[in-house]
Amino acid sequence: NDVWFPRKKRDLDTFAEKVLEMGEDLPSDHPGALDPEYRKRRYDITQFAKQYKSGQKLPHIEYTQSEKDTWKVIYNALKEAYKGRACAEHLHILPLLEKNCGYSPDNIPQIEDISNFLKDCTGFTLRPVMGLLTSRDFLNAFAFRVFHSTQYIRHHSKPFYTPEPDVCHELLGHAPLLADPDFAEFCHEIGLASLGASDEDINKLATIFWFTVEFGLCKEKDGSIRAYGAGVLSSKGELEYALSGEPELKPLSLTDTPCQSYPITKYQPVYFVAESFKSATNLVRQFAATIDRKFDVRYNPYTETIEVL
Ligand code: H2B
Ligand code: FE
Repeated sequence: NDVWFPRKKRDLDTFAEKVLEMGEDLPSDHPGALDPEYRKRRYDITQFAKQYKSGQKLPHIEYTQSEKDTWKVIYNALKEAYKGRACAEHLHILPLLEKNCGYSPDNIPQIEDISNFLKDCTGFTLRPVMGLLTSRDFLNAFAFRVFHSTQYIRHHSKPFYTPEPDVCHELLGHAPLLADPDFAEFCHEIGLASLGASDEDINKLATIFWFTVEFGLCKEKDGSIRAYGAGVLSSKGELEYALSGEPELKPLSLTDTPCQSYPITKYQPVYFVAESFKSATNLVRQFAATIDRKFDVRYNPYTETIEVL
């Protein structure tokens, strides 16, 4: 197989034009679809992402009072729900983001500040994105320890619902865990496995990603079960539901997880529980070893390039 994949960080610039949907325009069932002011705002913010090139300073967004009000409702509700439910890493890192990156109920943080913080912690950096990328593009970026982040916020009419990633999902769900070295390594490993993989393997990796980075639960040192997936950590309702005893919990595994089907617009009927980020990383390495690929890949952090072996 000879599927193209990015070899250097700058190659990620080519993804900007290939957003699947909900980039600068919205489908008719989006909560903001009939609000011309929201659509205009959304369009303006996505243009920064469209024009962004690797290495540039990240776009600074001056959020409006209405956007800040939406953020505040979500921030306060989630902070309360995190007690006893978010994993130890998330509970440890969120206060550091409050101290160093402008996280607070009254302020929507800037991705430039978060990116600089993550870079110091794990080498991860953020770059802006217009909307949903293909699984392949989104996962390939992880091989460079790059996370694509949206900068617009959900519509104010439905603060507890969004059909797509928004700044609340990225900054409260994803960003904190990317500061954890073991979690960062896990993401990096999925990214490396995705380079040049077949469509079938990409689907399996996307499913593993779904049940870990997006909706993962994990076992704490004291044996309790907590959440580390960004989809769970950015929804008060789903966070409470996931740990309520109602959904089915299964151990994260190479036999079950990659083939599990899942709904994308309602709460998950099944969640997978990881023993630790390190064991999840081993699982991805085992999966990567089964991938039908005629070469091996390695990331060179000095040159920020992929070496093909
Ligand atoms: N694109 C963007 N911009 N953000 C995401 O969180 C995202 C994506 N998730 N594309 C992907 C798909 C994920 O659910 C997997 C890898 O398919
Ligand atoms: Fe996400």
